[in-house]
Amino acid sequence: MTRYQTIVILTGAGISAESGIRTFRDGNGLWEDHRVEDVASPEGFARDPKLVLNFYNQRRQQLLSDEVKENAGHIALAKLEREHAGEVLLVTQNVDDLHERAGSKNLIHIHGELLQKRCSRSQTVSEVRTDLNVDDVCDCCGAAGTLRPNIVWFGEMPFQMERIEAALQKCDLFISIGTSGAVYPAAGFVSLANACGAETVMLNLDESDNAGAFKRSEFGPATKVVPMFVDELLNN
Ligand code: BV8
Repeated sequence: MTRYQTIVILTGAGISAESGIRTFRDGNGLWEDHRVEDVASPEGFARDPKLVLNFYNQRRQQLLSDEVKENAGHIALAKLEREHAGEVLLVTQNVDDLHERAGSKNLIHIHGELLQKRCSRSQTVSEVRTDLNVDDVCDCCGAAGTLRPNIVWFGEMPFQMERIEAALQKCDLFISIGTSGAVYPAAGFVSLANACGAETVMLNLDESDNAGAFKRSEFGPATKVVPMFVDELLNN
């Protein structure tokens, strides 16, 4: 039993890096060979849907390949949710399903999911595990050209913000893992947690943009630092 009752965790691309999934802003990151506005914005999708669908098709193919699986960081967070006597909410900015594969249940994908598509006309969300193509016909309205990845692009509203903000207001521990703290509103969660009196901890490979806002930081790869921190929480 730890001294904390309600724990909110935010993860970013860094927790999936050791599973072989590219991050965005590190060396060889995705934003090195793609312009954000071309592949992660509604304007870019309207301008060249084929380019955007291909960007996500490539990432989906890699995620579903044999080379990618959950790592010790994902597994440790699922263990914390199972063994912690209080509440654990995991908010991920990642669009992969590695937290689910590791067993996390109380989970929010604030920026959407790579394995989901959405009909722009009916907003119906369904699973997709193959390539999405521009002329695919959508099941709900039988039309072509309405389908898009169920991903939150820049300028679009992140998912389940009310639920996240309510959890941040009542949490007594906020942990940020493997994120550069470059993208809002997720990068602002630590300020809300601090304002509500929570302990705030950053576990990351190196300093994030909002590192100064955290009361405690532990540096190192997620597969080492996350299991260590979870054991510390469960044994204190
Ligand atoms: C919104 C799509 C409003 C999914 C993504 C000016 C000031 C403030 C804000 C803004 C501004 N101008 C515009 C904005 C808003 C904008 C924003 O924040 N822009 C930034 C760039 C300034 N935000 C938005 O547009 C958001 N929406 O604000 O809507 C609104 C309000 C009302 C109504 C309508 C709208 C939407 C943001 C979501 C955008 N979508 N991606 C996809 O393709 O995957 S964001 C993209 O970056 C990712 O999704 C990811 O979530 C996000 C953050 O990246 P990270 O996960 O942190 O990854 P990164 O590579 O950056 O860092 C990796 C970290 O891991 C590093 O720190 C590294 O050290 C560490 N690491 C590496 N290896 C390891 C490791 N750590 C541990 N172990 C390792 N092995």
